Amino acid sequence: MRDTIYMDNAATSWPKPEETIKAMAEYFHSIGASPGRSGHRMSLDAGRIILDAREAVSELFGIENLLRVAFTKNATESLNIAISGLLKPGDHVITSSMEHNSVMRPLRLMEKRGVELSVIPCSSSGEMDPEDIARNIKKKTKAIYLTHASNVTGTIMPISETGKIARERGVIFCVDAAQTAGVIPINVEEMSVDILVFTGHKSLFGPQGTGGIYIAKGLEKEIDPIMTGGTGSRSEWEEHPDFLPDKYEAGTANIIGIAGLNAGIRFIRSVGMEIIREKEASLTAMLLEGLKSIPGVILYGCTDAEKQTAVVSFNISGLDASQVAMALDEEFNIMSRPGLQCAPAAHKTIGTFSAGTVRLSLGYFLEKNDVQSALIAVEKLTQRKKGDFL
Ligand code: ALA
Repeated sequence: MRDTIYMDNAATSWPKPEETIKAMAEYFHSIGASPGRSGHRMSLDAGRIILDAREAVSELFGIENLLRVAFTKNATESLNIAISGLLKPGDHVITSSMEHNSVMRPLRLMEKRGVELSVIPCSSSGEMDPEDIARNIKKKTKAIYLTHASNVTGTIMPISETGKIARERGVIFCVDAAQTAGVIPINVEEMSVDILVFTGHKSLFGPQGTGGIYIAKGLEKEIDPIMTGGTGSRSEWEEHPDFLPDKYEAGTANIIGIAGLNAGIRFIRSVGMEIIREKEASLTAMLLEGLKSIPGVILYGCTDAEKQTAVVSFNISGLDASQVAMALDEEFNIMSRPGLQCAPAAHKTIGTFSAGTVRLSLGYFLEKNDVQSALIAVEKLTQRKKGDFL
């Protein structure tokens, strides 16, 4: 059987660097204990891993104080903290029409609880004009929630411009970096980001079950935790700590996961994020150009590798996305993700709701010949008719 061609990196990156796997195995072989709890040597060693990882995250995102980074189990948990922890009935918030359900669903829930929500329509290629955000800010606007890049089209959003507007107007700016952290540069100070949400298992090369949140100075006073409990700190208090990072880190940490995440970020640093981005962008350009030249392929998004991440959504005219994805898997050994990719609003924006698209999402460990194989496979599938699959 031919080697598997994994093109579902926007869901989870794979393979992981050996460094990630080694750090996780090493933790279990030689440490094993939980951090911040017991004070013995093994527990202190575990604590050092967490500290190391906090430092790695802070350096990556230009965060001055590493204690402002709290680890969570994923971007979804972080977004729930940033949304339900912050908003109160009567607040107004703004988001874009390209958001994933990890943003949209908590916001829709808050809407039911009396928060007013404005969804800024993006263009059919998924692009947003920051001036549309500016126009929608009103007196009671509390926050702007914006994805850094769409998980459907890869379109990179104008974060710096939006951050500038938010800062000028005194509105909290929260960025969902699930699709960009580790591959597109992020600096919370330069981009005026007040809350940064990230996941560990995509471009940061960590395992599933890891993620985190950065909260700007003082803002933690306004954001309630969504979970309280033991933190290993202030054990004499029956009330949950009000300081970072403990406020958002109740319960025993996913230390093995954080060990892997730490190694993943350090891998990025050793390779160089620009090198990773360049490779992904050049593979994306090759995929886009190839798909554009195949009759019967409909491409979505801005279709410009410089303006998007390594995420490419397409359809084959006359075929269902799920038929194409299944054939890619079964006949060509290519892993893709069909459907709505948990982002119905984005698909409404690009005109592919409710059928969805086939999404190929590339990663650093793929090569040109993999893209070539995908193009050959797609071209062959364009020769098929719907009935051929039954
Ligand atoms: N949000 C992830 C994806 O787009 C899970 O596949």
